[in-house]
Amino acid sequence: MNIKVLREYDLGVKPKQVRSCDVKLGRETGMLFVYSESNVIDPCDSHFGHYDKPLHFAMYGEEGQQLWHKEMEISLIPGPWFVPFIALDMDKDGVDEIWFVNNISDKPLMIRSRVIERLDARTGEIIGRYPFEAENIGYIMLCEAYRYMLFGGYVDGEPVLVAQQGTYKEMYFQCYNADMSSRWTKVIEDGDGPRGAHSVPVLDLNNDGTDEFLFGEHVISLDTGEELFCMDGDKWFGHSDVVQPFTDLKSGKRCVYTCRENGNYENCPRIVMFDSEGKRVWENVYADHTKFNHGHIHLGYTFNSKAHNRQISFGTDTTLDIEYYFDAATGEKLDFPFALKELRPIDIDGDGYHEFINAKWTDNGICKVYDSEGNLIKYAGGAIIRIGKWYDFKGEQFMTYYRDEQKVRIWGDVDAEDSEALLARYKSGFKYFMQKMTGNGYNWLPTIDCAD
Ligand SMILES: [Ca+2]
Ligand SMILES: [Ca+2]
Ligand SMILES: [Ca+2]
Repeated sequence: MNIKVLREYDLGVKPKQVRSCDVKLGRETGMLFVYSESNVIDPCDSHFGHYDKPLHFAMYGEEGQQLWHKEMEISLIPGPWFVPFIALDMDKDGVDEIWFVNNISDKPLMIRSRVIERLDARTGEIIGRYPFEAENIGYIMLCEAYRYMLFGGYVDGEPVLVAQQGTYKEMYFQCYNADMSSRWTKVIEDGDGPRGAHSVPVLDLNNDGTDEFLFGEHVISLDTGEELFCMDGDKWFGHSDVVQPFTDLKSGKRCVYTCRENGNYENCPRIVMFDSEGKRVWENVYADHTKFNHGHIHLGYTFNSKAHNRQISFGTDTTLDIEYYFDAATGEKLDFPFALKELRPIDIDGDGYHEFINAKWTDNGICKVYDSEGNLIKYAGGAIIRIGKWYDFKGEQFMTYYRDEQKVRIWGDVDAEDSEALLARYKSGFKYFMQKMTGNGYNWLPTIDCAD
């Protein structure tokens, strides 16, 4: 492996947060960066903090050149939950539009001044502004009132957009057609099945030509807003930290790997593997239902292990500092030779097996790459933005930012080859499509798509 900088972008300020997504600019693929010199602000009462620097939006072309830049008003709070964004070509002219939640008043917390903003991705110009229907959560706790997502997908080839509020209690959804007429609305009341996760995968889970989205363990049709099924809805009403669709390489079948935070009933499993119809394949790690938050699995993912020559599902309870490893297909408990709790999987040389990378989003200067055996192979520094597969580069690449240098870099292995196994993971298009939605929640994490 020979890991080098493949692209570099100059942001012009010293960022403490950078998010990014892929943008179709006609024949070219652009990179949108949304960044600020302020720390990430979270809407949770216990995490909300002071900020004094605005968000910036900037688009860059394929060679790393800046195409446009916008500095937002200071009343737009710089954090992923306040300002979700996606790239989606709703008018089907071959160029994505940038969609994001803006605040058009000078009052940072005014709910009624939130709008869905639509930008021309080539110029940054505002080409549409639509109400963000958030009045319905204006009088509940801060944590829920400002927890927003924007995501989209396709119904028989036609694009639709969903605006969403709330994660841990009531959850509201408004779906729009390409002309921004209402397609459907939906409310999932508090106590009615599982709560949301921190990420939202969109894919055609049942291969019927229409995308579904996974909101926590609810599987919902983008066409109608109806729930196709809920994976454990009859008895588990908690919040999942991880809901990750992936394909079982042996059977070719899709599965969904879940890691749960809270929600207690006797013998409630914290790690559950479901098939694509919502039936349990296996389960493990049982909570003590008499203790709050007991057995909270904070992080997990399924990856392809070279050492074990099979897919492994990993989960970690960071409070108790326990790591769990299972055969993804059978649930058989395994040992793994090194700790993965700080790492995320990446197939950097393209051989179909995963290497690993440090991925604590907001820490600067920590990014290191490890081979599939856990040996350090590259110190990249910086802080991770996302993992993807870009341009004609082989294998998978990663994107980091460097606060003091004011730079973003894409790194990759210049000796990589794309194996059949790697290409198969990208064949469905899911992994590419999800790179347009990395401006939502914690969708930047490869945990939602690493093993597809
Ligand atoms: Ca368009
Ligand atoms: Ca479907
Ligand atoms: Ca590899």
